[in-house]
Amino acid sequence: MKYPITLLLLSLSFGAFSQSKNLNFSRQNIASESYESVGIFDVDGDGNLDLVSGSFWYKGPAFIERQLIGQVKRYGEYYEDFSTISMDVNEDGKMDFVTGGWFEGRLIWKENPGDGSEWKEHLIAETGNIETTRAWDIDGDGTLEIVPNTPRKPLAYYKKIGPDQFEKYPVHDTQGHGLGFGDVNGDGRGDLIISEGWLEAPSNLKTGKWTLHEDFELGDASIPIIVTDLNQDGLNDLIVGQGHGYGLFWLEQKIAEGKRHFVKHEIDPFQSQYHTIEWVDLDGDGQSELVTGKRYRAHNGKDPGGLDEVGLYYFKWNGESFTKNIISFGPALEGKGSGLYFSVADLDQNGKLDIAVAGKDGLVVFWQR
Ligand SMILES: [Ca+2]
Ligand SMILES: [Ca+2]
Ligand SMILES: [Ca+2]
Ligand SMILES: [Ca+2]
Repeated sequence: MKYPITLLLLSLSFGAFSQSKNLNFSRQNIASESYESVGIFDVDGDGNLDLVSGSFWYKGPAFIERQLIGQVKRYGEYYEDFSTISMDVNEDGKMDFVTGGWFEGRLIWKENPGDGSEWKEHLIAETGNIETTRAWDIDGDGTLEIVPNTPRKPLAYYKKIGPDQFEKYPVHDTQGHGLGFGDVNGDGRGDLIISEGWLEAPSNLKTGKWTLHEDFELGDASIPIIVTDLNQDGLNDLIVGQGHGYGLFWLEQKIAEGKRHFVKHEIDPFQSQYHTIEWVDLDGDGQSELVTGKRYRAHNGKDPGGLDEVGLYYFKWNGESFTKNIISFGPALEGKGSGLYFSVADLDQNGKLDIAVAGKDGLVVFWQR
């Protein structure tokens, strides 16, 4: 009796396997630099996407030639470069980027000179320690606002109102580690998610007050925290990584007797330092996948699991749970981590999304074949 059951199990598992098409990536090592952020945009306006990471940009589509942006100050193992958000800040047609960092607590942008000279640095705001920064359309007018995550400091966003002109919008008097954006209560306005709960957007963003709902406690959460309706019940759910400890999970939003609560479901409790996440349609089937990995040496190896093997993964949602797929995994410097800020784009224009990922374990492109 044992033999037929084994055969049945085998055929079942092969059946399940054949339904999910596994993606095929090949790895190209771009640089051994240890900046933790990489952006993708067309620096020199030749129509090819380039990589921008730390002190250098790398010319696409080969990414072999590099040019100096300017020296980035180093603090221990870190560089003061915790995001790469492309934005033509001075509106001269050349794409610039927004960055900043923990040690100086300055939100800055770097001006693309377009002539091979070093990029000039401009201050947006003195914010206090910046864990990393993301951009979302907070006010829904079609343009992105800049939102730094500044743990134990006030939460504010910065709206570009003209060439090199930003207006500050205070949101909340403090925040923890982790930040997300999306419509939690379904009123059509995007809310901000912090470690301590979700901040409900007021109807008037100039005069209204954001209201904190302490419906969950996320710990040292990822940036971003994803807001999306996973189980298609009309209520947006949250996807959360642990930036420094172990864990990756989703919180199912439920409403019972008029009261909102969140139910935790594990995605991958076995790996640590899921510091950043992207929610993108990697396989082109119209539904987003969760792309994330370990931030190698997030706290210089001192975090829980800090010396574990390193990896980059995509998790496919099947309607009720996630399946883990490995893009890279192995001992440090064989497996590739996710850094603080990675980027996904179709770099070679073959219709398939590629992944550029920085980190203390180098700058790498994973080409989707
Ligand atoms: Ca510009
Ligand atoms: Ca906007
Ligand atoms: Ca839901
Ligand atoms: Ca998909």
